[in-house]
Amino acid sequence: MARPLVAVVMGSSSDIGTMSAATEMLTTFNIPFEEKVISAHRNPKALNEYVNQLKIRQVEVVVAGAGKAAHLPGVIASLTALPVIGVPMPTSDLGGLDSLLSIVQMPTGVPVATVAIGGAANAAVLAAQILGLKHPAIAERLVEYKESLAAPVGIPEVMLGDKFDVIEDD
Ligand code: RP5
Repeated sequence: MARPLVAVVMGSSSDIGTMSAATEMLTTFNIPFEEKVISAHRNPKALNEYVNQLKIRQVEVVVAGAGKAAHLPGVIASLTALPVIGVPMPTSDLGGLDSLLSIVQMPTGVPVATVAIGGAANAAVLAAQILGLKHPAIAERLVEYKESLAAPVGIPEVMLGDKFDVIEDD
């Protein structure tokens, strides 16, 4: 099996449904990944050991999803210089705003690139964009993917001014 380039980590097995959008997107880009459920709160020692091995195992990007008091992405970012992309889980009590604020409000020097609440697919696209700087095959797939987004549907009226070229269908 190919060496995983991305570690998709989540705080609970209850996050798997939301995070599947990330693993599906990585599969679409043919990017090898591994999935791990490990809680920053329930198993901090194991998390420390796991993160310490990532660089040695040549994993290049971490996508970390967590909910509520969502410290997992930030703790991972504190333990590694690899880029960490945080995915705030939607939550039943506070709608995921709790997760978002927990992930995004990192101190200077320990950034977590944070996507939207439930934005696991975008986390995978961003991971691919980071990997594409080094891996030309991934960069090529990204260009194709971005081109596939260019269909002129749903463009807000405010964008239909002089500044924007709109490609019309024949
Ligand atoms: C976080 O708490 C997890 O990331 C999850 O989103 C949330 C709830 O976890 P469970 O109580 O469902 O295990 O640690």
